[in-house]
Amino acid sequence: MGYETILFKAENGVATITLNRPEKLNAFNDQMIGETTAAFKQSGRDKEIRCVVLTGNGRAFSSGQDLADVMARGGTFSIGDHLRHGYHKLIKQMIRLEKPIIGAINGIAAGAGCGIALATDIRIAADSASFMLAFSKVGLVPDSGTNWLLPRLIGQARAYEMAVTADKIPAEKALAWGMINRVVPAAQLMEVVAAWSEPFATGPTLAYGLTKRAMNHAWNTDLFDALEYEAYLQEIAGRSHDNKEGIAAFLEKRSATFKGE
Ligand code: LHQ
Repeated sequence: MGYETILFKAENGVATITLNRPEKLNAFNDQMIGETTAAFKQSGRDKEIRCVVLTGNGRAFSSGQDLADVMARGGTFSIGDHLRHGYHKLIKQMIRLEKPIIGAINGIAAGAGCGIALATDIRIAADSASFMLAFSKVGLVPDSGTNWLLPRLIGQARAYEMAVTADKIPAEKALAWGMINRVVPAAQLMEVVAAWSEPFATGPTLAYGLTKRAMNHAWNTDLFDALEYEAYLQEIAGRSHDNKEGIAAFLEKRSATFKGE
């Protein structure tokens, strides 16, 4: 599929989606929201792809919604519908993708860009990156899932502070707060991300995907229900090739060759 606002590469089981509007710090217009959603969908359908990396071209990850695009639409524009038909589809696509998504956060992630960064599963940030709930600077409420995701990661006190101050939170602080998994020197970001994505691309993809489903399900339920759901998913994982192969490899004292199924 040909894309114009993103770069898409699939190699050795890893798809890399690069937001590619660097002159606007990778601000999202409708086309980029649609193409990013389509690239995640394509990654979900392709059995060869077992891990997805999301990053940005240039000095930013994403500055969020393209504000010039919003202005150009004038007064009849419905932000609610824009969210429902755009960002919501993208975020749902990411959450439902049963393969690990690594966010390679190369620079600032602001507004909806912060929401999209938080919807990745493993977040590795350059030491030059930062996170900003820019919404209040333009008189808006946080969106793109940030009200749900951020308080769960860093607690409501810090999340609300981020929302009302719109302060830039540097990568090191984001790490200390539990928002991200690692901070690495900017020049080494993609090398470190490759060291994470390569084993994911040869790992037990079915188990990784069901784990994502189990943890997302567990946010919205009680312990007894979570226990039952774990048993249901483990029944599926327990019938997989990779479970049999993993046990055999352990007993034979060799490394496992997973097929991802
Ligand atoms: C941009 C943008 C941008 C357009 C930089 N748009 N051009 C959802 C639904 C509907 C409506 C509204 O919103 C939402 C959700 C949201 O995402 S709301 C939040 C939207 N984002 C923001 O408010 C962030 C706006 N950007 C900034 O505050 C700064 O650009 C940051 C702090 C990200 C970076 O600052 P600097 O490093 O100083 O860069 P810069 O401001 O000089 O930007 C570089 C260029 O990128 C510049 O263009 P120019 O032609 O002057 O070189 C900016 O206009 C353009 N740009 N963000 N979101």
